This record gives sequence, structure tokens and C-alpha cells, in this order.
Amino acid sequence: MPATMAQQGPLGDWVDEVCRLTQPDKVVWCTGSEEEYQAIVGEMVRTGTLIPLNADSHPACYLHRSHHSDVARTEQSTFICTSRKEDAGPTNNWMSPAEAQERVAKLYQGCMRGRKLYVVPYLMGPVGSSYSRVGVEITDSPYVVANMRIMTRMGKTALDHLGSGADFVKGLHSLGDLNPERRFILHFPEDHRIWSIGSGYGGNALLGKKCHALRIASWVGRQEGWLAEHMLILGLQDPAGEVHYIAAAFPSACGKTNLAMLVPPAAFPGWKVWTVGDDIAWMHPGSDGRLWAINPEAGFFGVAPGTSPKTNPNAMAMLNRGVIFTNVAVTPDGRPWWEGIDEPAPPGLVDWQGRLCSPGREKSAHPNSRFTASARNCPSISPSWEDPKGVPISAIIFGGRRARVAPLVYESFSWAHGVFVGAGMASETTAAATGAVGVVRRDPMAMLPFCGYNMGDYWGHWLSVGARLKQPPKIFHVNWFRTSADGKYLWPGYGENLRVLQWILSRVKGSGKTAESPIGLLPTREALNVDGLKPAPGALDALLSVDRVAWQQELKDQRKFFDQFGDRLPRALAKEYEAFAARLQ
Ligand code: SAT
Ligand code: MN
Repeated sequence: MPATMAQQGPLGDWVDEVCRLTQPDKVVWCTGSEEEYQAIVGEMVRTGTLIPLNADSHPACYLHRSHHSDVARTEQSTFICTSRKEDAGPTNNWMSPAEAQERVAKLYQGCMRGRKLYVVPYLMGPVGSSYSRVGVEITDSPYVVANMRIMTRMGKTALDHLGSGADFVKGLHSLGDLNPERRFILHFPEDHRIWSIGSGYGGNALLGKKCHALRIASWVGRQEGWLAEHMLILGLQDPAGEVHYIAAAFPSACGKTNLAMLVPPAAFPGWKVWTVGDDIAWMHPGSDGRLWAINPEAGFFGVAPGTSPKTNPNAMAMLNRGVIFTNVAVTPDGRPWWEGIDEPAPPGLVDWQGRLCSPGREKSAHPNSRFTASARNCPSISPSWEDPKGVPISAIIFGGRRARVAPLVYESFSWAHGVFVGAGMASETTAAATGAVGVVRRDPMAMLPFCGYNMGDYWGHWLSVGARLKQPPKIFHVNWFRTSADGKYLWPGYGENLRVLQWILSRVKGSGKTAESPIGLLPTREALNVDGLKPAPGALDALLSVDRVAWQQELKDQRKFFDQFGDRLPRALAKEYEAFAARLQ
């Protein structure tokens, strides 16, 4: 549909209304074309918002330095604005729609004077898929437009999907004055609206991502019978050429991108991992009784630090063209640099705030510095990543970052027990959100910051989706982050995680030896392939054992967490809790 037609329907009416409120100098309807992208990027280069990187080593790559107080998601300024507080639940910040109108609407008054207003239609999901959804983000940030162009199918494609309808998520974003005191990320799931003001950072400002594809979509999915999850999707190909798809939930900055792009170790000839997505999965029960997943995104907004030819060669190969880097350091010859890139910091390195680095000083790249890269440039991108029907999921993995307690891997006894395992997840906090780093917090299904409604109802929804599946995926829990008493990682991680995926696949196929424990089924020592690995003495024992005393403490913590939900906690989950407590006795 041409933009001129869209301008006359419900979308045009909304844009007019926003213009009256925000008073922009100019309105730009984005088409999503390459020329438009070049023009927007060119203008940002002229204003200094983007810095071109070395044109030989990194053609069409740019560096953006954000405001130093705007570098991560801000959970304290993120709210769910349902009419009833109970519907947001105890784990979300809640603001009534009336209070939002009173406190936040006024911040938009005239906020775009002297700025351009961009209308950014976007499609979440493959073109032609009945699972895909349209959103429109209005923003005054050209950086957001350029990132949305990489992260979504933007412009005409989205308008074509929308037709003359009004079924789209309305996202209104303004940088405002970037003052954290006047920063709000509000979600109105009842009428599919998002208001974001005061931040230009990824998860706060690229509204298709966490705001739409998780918080609003989780609400819509509950009404319509599907799941919107904070999960990567990968295809695991065995030497016979058979591919099984796995969805895996980890909190932000816990290695989802690395796992999604895993390169098998040399000891595993014939194995291959295909990347379908690295952050979000929309999963629907299919008519065949299996669970089918699409990746709603079209790019990767990944954490740069720690990414190297060793940890993620596929990512490195896609990071040398057409990438927007945010808050990384830059070498004197214009190449991006970050801690863990596996190259010594060269003299003359400039840090993420544009200051000359002195060795041994603070981090040069911000710990939450990011790359925005098109999925098309990923060497391991799956041939099925844009399949309109999605890919069938054989296993679901929940993973936390836990120095202690959680073993390397275990399998749940059933779907309901798997939901309990996901609901009981905990993980150490990372730099992806502002606040303390390394503190263990409960993070059910890695959705704590992203579930758009009461998590008690969310678990109930998971249980009901499972009940509709004739072939439910098996559910597992993993932990790559166990450490020894002296703080060293016990498991090598990265490509070696294939060993765990291999056991998971054997379980999917009905073989794979297990040892039963109170928390679930662990691999036997023989069932986990550690050929060619040289684990530290005692490491495997620690990785594959269950410490009852530590789990009893965990149980208490889980209880406190679940108690907040009162009668919104599904009975089946309470029963799983009781059964677990009994097994631990
Ligand atoms: O900044 S994002 O929210 O997009 C990434 C993340 O924290 O998972
Ligand atoms: Mn994420």
C-alpha cells in the first residue's frame, strides 16, 4: 500500500494527532528503501550522531556514542499501564492509564519542535506469515529509524501487510530531553499502545523489540493462544543431516547470540548449528500438535564485549559490513574495539565516550555496548529463518547465570514440571539493565523484565498451551556459568556447549542415559560426551551433581517469590512446588 493511502486511514489520523501534540518541524513517512537509509545515515554523519568507521575493513559501518546516562534498559522507568493493577502483577511496575495521561502525556507536548518526526511502519515476523504483526513507531530519533531498518522489515512491506486496517501496535517515541528523571517506557497492552520518552537506548527506544515483540505480544499471545518469549531459536543438524529446532531462554547478556550462532568444536564433524533468531521467539501450537516458532526480528542487537573469533566466529564474520555499533571503543585507524575481542588494545584507542584510553583505566567499550547487524549477513542463518509457518520446536531450554546451585544441564519430568523449572529460574544480573551487576534475582523464563502482564497468569497460559500440544517440546535447564571456589568457570562454554545440545537431542530422540534427581533428569557421566575436553579435577562432578542443601535454600527463595502471586499462582504450579519440596526431603 502506498504511504499516501496509509496517510488517509486510521494510521494517518493517529499521525495527525501525534503531530498536533509534539509539533515537529517536518514529518517523514519511511518507506524502508536503501536510498532512504543512506540519506538518514548521511545526515547523522553530518550532525556527528554517527561516526563512519574504516571504509576498507568495515564498509558501511558506523559508531554511535549515546548519552553517558543512556546506555542500557532502565527497568525502574518501565511500566505496564493496565486498568487494574492486579493484571500487571507483582513483578511489574504499574501506572494507571489516568496517571500516565497526567504525568507523561505532558512531556510530549511540543517535544519535537525543531526536530523531524519519522513514521516507521514495521513488520515483526516473516513476510506473508499469518503469525507476523505490524507496528508503527513514531520517533524523533534518526538513530532509532536506522536501527529499526536493520532489526525489522520496515516501511512499505509493513504497510502492505497492514492494508487499510487498524490492527497495528502504536508506538510513540521521543528522545525528550534524555533526562533520566523524565524517562518513561509505558505499555498499554489493553489497547496495544507504547509510549517511550527520554531514552534513545535499544530496548527502551527500538519499540519493535522488547516493548512490542515481548511486552505487548505476550499479552496478545495470551488472548490468542500463543507464546511470545525471550528466546533464541536454533536448528541443530546432526551428521545424518537431520535438523531439530531448539528454543532457549536466557536473561539479557547471558550468551543467547553466541549459542544461536555456535560453531561445533573440531571433535564434532558433521554437526552444524543454524541460526533462526537470537533474542525473541513467537511460538504457536500447530494443527499437527507441535509447537511452531518464528523469529519476529530481522537483525541482531547483540552485546559486543566478549565477542571474538574464538567465542563467536559467525558474529565476527557479520560485523564487518553494514553494522551500527553503539558505545564500543575505536582504534586510531577506525576499527571497532571492545574488551574480549581477542586483539590487544592498540595505542591511541578511544573509549566509548570519545576519550583517549590510558592502559589499565576503566573499560574502553561500555560493558553493554552493542552491534546492530542484519540477519542476512550472518553466515549461519538458517535456510528456514523466514519460513512463514515457522520451525517446529523439539526442545525448550531455560538457562540462568548461576555461579552455584544449578547444574550444567537437567531435563524436566513433564511439561508442567518444565513450566515450574522455568518459573523457578534465577540469574545474576548483567550490564544489559542499569543497576547492580552480579546479584542473583528470580527471573522466570528470562521474562521478568519483559512479561506484559501478571506472571501468575503467564504460567497458567504456558500450562494451557502445553495441554494443547500432542508433541510438546521437552523442557531442559542449563547453566554454563558454574564456578569453582576460586571463581573459575567449570565449563568451557561457547562451542563446547554443543556437547550439552547433543545430549538434549539424544533425549528428544528417546535415547540418552539419565540419572534421576530431585530437580530432574541429569545426564549420566557417560552420556555427556566430554571426549577431548580436559576438565579440571572434580569439575564434572560439580557440574553434574545436585546439592540438596543448596536446593533447599533455593526452595525457600522460590517460595517467597511465588507467594507474591497469591491466588494468581496456578494450582498445577503450586502442586509442582510441593512435589519438589517432597523430593528434596
Ligand atoms: O536492550 S535490549 O533490551 O534490546 C537487549 C536486552 O537487554 O536483552
Ligand atoms: Mn534480550
